[in-house]
Amino acid sequence: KLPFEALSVETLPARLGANEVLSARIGKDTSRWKVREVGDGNLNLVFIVEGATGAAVVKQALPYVRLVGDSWPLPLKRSFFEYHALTRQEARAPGSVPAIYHFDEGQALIIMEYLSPHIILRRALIEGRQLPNIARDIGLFMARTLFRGSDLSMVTKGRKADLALFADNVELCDITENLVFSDPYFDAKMNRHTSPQLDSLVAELRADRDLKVEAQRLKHLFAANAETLLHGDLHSGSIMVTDQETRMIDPEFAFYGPMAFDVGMLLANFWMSFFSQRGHEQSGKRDAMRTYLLDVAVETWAVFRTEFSHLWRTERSGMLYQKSLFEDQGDLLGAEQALDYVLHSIWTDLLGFAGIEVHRRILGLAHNADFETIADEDMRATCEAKALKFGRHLAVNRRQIHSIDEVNTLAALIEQE
Ligand code: SR1
Ligand code: MG
Repeated sequence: KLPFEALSVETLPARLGANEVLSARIGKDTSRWKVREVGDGNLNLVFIVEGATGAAVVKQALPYVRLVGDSWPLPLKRSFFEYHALTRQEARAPGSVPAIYHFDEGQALIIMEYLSPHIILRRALIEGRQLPNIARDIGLFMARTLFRGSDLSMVTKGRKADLALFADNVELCDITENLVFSDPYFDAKMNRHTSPQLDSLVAELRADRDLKVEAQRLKHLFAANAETLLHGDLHSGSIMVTDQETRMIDPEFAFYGPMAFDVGMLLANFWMSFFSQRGHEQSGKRDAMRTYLLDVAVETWAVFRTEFSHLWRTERSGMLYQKSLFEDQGDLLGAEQALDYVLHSIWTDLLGFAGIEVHRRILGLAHNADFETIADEDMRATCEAKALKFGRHLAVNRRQIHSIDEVNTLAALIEQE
């Protein structure tokens, strides 16, 4: 086995020219391969390789965090978790992820389908594009993967084997545990925020005892509630879209955690996009876009709930809430009562995760382009301040919020302040 070596645009054809899977897809003649490095995430290299007969994506992990550099080592095995998560997601939600052609564990690389003309969802939302199918597609993806990766569906031996497999994704969990749940609430070394406009609000949030306790309760839930196989980083930068199609990518943070985490992170990204729209109004008003984003949040949650309920009624075959306790005894109401309980817990917790996700994208290390691409700093800070306030309300008051319409009303009120 060759030692790991990072690919480059120049070396890729020679290094992968003998890969039969790749050359069968894109053509054997490497002199005709065109290679571009397009990775714009925080961690990895991503190459698009086009040959005479097709194209593919080659994604390679680096032994460090790309965003920070080699001062922050990060194990290559994240590529192993990404590969195994993708195979499970494809099995549980067919057609929702890119097709996988090849995995090389030693070189930490995955060769996969080149999605074209897809673009990153976050980019589309910044541009003001309204994608008609994202709520349906993402809602279904979440319900199917989260339900089917849990003890509601899997044979317990298989679930425990997967729990053990993904339990080794320690370093990526550690990133989330620190960057999402703790760093935003103290003066952590890698934090940054739009300054000085947000300084006083940041000081206020860091002195907010109720918020900090809630963030730690959510961290506790994240770390201790090994409920299902999560995507683990399901934000709008991990989703590729066309007007018709939606695919989820990048599940390298996959591990067993609470269902509400993926749902909360995803919805937070719609709400952040909502709060950022005012900063993207140079080319015209974004009122329709704001309405669209709130509608997408409502529809995503509705699709998730409906599909999750459908799977509960038709596919519940695991050791949790067994049919022998309910339906088999004619106790259909018992099964529905248990379903309501599970959905209610997901709802309450997702609001908390959403609030915390908003905070970390404005106060922590890893910001998002929704706000970062607002060139006018005062405008950016105004949008961010509103989002921070919204996030605080969700995290602290999540048990008193009963519907997504209430959340959207709150967002609209804060946005108009
Ligand atoms: C150091 S990694 C920072 C962030 O990038 C990834 O996409 C995750 O969201 C992580 O929290
Ligand atoms: Mg990523």
